[in-house]
Amino acid sequence: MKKVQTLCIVREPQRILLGMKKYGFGVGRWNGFGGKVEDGESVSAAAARELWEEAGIRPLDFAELGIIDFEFESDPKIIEAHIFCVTKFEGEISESNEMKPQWFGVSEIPFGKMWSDDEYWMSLFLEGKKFRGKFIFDRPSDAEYRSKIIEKNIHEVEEL
Ligand code: N91
Repeated sequence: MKKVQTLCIVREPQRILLGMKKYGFGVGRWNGFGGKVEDGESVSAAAARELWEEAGIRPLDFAELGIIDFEFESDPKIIEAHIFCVTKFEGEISESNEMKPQWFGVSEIPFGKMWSDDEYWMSLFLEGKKFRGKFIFDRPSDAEYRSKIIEKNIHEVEEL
């Protein structure tokens, strides 16, 4: 069973915007902004909606750079995450009940408090390269436990 999700990272030349997840899946970790694609909604419309709901901004220019499948051992569900780079936006960045946004310099990305796969694809993302991949984790992350990767595959592609 596949569940399509979006992930938006706002990018300026020297910094990126992440959000601290306040509750639910991935709580206590710095994440991009995103969530489920609703019935009848396009993936890019869902990405824009989630960025608005979670960070209070609307993308004016964004590009889909990656697609990664995330699996968790003993869970048949596969999360197909579509990763977008947002380079222009309108509105004021604001905290929501789900996320607390914060800018990080590109050399100060808090990998120790992020999902453990991020360090394998973030450099491709920062270089504006397209990529596809798959990660299998031992179990989902929560505030106390950072999931361990038991299988990984990430590679640059010409087209998604
Ligand atoms: O949001 C970011 C930057 N990364 C992210 C990595 C993940 N690995 C597994 N899941 C479910 C993730 C969600 C977000």
